[in-house]
Amino acid sequence: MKLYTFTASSPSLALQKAQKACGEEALVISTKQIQKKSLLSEGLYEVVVALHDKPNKLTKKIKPKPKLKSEDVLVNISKTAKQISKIENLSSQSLDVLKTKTKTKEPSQFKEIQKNLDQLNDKIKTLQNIIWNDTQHQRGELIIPPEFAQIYKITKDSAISQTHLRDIMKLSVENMPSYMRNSSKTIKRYFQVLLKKMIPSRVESPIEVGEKRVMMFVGPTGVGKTTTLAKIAARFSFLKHKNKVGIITLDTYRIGAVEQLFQYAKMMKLPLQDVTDKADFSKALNSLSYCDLILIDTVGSSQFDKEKISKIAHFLKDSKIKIDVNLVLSASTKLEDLQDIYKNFSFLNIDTLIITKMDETKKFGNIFSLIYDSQKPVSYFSIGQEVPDDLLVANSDFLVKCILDGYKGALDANPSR
Ligand SMILES: Nc1nc2c(ncn2[C@@H]2O[C@H](COP(=O)(O)OP(=O)(O)O)[C@@H](O)[C@H]2O)c(=O)[nH]1
Ligand SMILES: [Mg+2]
Repeated sequence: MKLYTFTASSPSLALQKAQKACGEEALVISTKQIQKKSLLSEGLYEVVVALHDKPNKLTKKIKPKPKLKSEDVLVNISKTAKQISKIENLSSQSLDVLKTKTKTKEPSQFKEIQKNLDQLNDKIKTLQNIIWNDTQHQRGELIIPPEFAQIYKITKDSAISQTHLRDIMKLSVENMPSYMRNSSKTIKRYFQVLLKKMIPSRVESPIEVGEKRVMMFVGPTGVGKTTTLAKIAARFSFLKHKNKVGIITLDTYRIGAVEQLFQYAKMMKLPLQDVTDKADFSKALNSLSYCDLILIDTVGSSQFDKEKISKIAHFLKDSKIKIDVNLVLSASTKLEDLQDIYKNFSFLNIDTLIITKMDETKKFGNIFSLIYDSQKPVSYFSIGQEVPDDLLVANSDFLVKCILDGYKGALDANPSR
């Protein structure tokens, strides 16, 4: 017995080929689909037939076929038909499934498909992110589910404190509803809300009639106290509000310091008083009592120079008016130093934080951690050297966006100044 194989685009064509070549007495051994039909190519079916005759039977295929009795033909056809119908059935079943799928997957179904694809993409992203550098051990005992990998990485890279990162992850792992975990968008949204709720901010309010506001700017040297003071002076005197603004400076020792402020005051036509001792300070406050807002600049001090910081405390002590103490911090300072600065300035009773040089860094987790630990509201973000333009009224949304979307993304989403 010899086996012969024939292929064609349909089972019946393959069989016809086989019968033409081997005669109708050839026994069909198997029929199968060897290539699926696609948009670009026909399907391919294979029929294997067996011949009892000698090997040269096939070569004699041209000779006239022996006439089959009608009963034999019927038997042969039905046998083959059974085999073919098996395959046809199989292929038509899959075709039907395909047809019904495409028929019912009209517009609304496409959305479903799109959604599934999005989820698949998300999962791929997650898998990519799962190949992170640090081990589970370094992440502590907390097991981060794969769907949080991306957000974990972004938050960790932001220089946020390790403890805060763990707390945030733990909270999210425990509380995020399962339906939000399917997409990176909803996971991010959840994080955004969570981080926003963790830090306070103080929205700038207009000065009420009869209200007197006094703001003092303290902090390390070169963080931008004087520049920020000038920006706020411009905001309240002409840019956003129409208040009477006066300036006092306690930074009289440094060469050029008074001159810098004097230039700003002159440009904005604002009164400026320079003060060296406490008696002068009281006099200056009195003489500017007609102003709605008094801004006080101070000498910058290293966080470790307790003596200089105490001098500022001396001015604040026994003050008859409430002075809002604003600690000015640069966003480009690392968390450990920010914590030292806050700790050493905190005996001045810090009311508010101002964050400068947001434009000079790509990491904002350090600032987030400091605000979260201190729970002091942020009032302004300084975003450049330009006076008065480069100042943003603080909102926690902006800082959280800086962490999750980067500085540029946050700025694009918050163009108002
Ligand atoms: N890039 C950038 N530079 C700033 C910002 N704020 C202040 N500066 C610059 O930092 C330097 C020190 O600012 P200054 O106000 O004199 O700091 P101070 O010593 O704290 O009073 C100056 O060159 C400012 O122009 C800011 O938000 N971004
Ligand atoms: Mg200064």
